Amino acid sequence: MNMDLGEGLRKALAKLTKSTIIDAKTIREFNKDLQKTLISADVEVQLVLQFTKDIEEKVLKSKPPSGLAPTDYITNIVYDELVKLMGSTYTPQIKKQRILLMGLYGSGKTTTAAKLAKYYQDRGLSAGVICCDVARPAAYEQLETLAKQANVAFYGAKGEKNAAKIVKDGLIELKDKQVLICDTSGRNALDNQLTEELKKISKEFGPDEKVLVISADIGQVAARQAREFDKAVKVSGVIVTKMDGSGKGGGALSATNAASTRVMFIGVGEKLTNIEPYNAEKFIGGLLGMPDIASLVSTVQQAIKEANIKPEEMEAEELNFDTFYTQLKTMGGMGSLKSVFGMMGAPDIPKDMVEQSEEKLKRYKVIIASMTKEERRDGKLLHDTKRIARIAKGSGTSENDVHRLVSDFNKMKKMFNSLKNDRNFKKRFGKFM
Ligand SMILES: Nc1nc2c(ncn2[C@@H]2O[C@H](COP(=O)(O)OP(=O)(O)O)[C@@H](O)[C@H]2O)c(=O)[nH]1
Ligand SMILES: [Mg+2]
Repeated sequence: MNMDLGEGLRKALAKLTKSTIIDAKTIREFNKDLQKTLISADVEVQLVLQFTKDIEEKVLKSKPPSGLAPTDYITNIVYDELVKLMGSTYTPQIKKQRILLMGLYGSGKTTTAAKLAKYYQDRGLSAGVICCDVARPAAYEQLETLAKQANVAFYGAKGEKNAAKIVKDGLIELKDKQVLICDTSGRNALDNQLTEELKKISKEFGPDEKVLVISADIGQVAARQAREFDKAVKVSGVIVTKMDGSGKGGGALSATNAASTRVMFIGVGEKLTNIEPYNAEKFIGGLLGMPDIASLVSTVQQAIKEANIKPEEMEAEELNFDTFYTQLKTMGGMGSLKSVFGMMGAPDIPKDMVEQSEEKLKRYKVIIASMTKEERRDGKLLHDTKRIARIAKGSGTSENDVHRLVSDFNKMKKMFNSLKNDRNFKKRFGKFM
């Protein structure tokens, strides 16, 4: 019995999302679920192990940026790794081109030829198909019928066994078509005869793309097939058909991706419109049951980007008497100032600063209130004894009290400056301000 890949992934993710703590054990269990699911979708074991190892490493070695739910962060990691496993999005170019289709029997070449021609024609280009399958008796009629249904041009030569000649004539016959798709013979396995035939067709046709068509049911065998065809005739991409009916689609996609060939289109049904460019976001979002995965990914990427902003790029709030005063005013005491600084990663505030009496604090407030704006902003002005005398008088305190405030403030400022280069401290302080 073959568990559906999407269902398995969704279940594993749902289970993870429900866990209250996410630690090594939770991740390992999650990975076991992923492994079971992927292996039953015929993803090659070695790829599965690498996939889960990467997830475990990323999750355990990094922390979600602040403000981001851990499960969103992990979902994003899983998504990134799935894209790495299955391949990234292909964007077809809507332009004049020739596409040569190759593949074994029953892989879906003929159907795909008509689907592709229709795909480009529906996007404004004129298109035609050429039947170069000289092996199968009914190949001509099959493609002719499909071409008629798709409303695209068709060229073939019934009974002609020289595929290269068919191509030559077809190019003349269909010379006004912007997109030409060439369908070729299949085999049970790639052999020398087919290799030679494909080479001759290719030489005559001059394709922009040499595309291997494989059926999703072959699963991980797709890797071997892609390598064999690539070695024999060079492959520029793969189309995976029958993604609609196979539980091995994940296996076929990952194998193709591992064979270093890109997946261009996927076939998702028998109808002529059932073809789509491979879109990682759509496909993997669908597997994860999260059609809006793109917005989650961009949220996470934004949060990661913000967390990576270099300290020098961040505006640090200067600590001056103004900010000091605001803090005293809003927090009402050194006790809470201590807890705020502790929270910000500076637990070692000098003891004599912490253990300020309420009375002393009130005194500080009135002293600062008696300073001018300039004095509050620029502590250096308070080296001036005349200013100190004026402030003491204005606040009804002694000059000694003012000196003590300035000295406490300087201690705090020194500590603050040494912490300022600590990125985390700065971030938290920034938030707090
Ligand atoms: N469900 C489904 N069937 C497909 C798809 N592509 C092709 N087929 C079917 O697969 C069978 C073989 O296709 P065909 O184009 O003749 O393969 P060829 O031998 O490589 O030319 C046909 O019955 C097609 O209708 C697909 O994406 N989904
Ligand atoms: Mg065929």
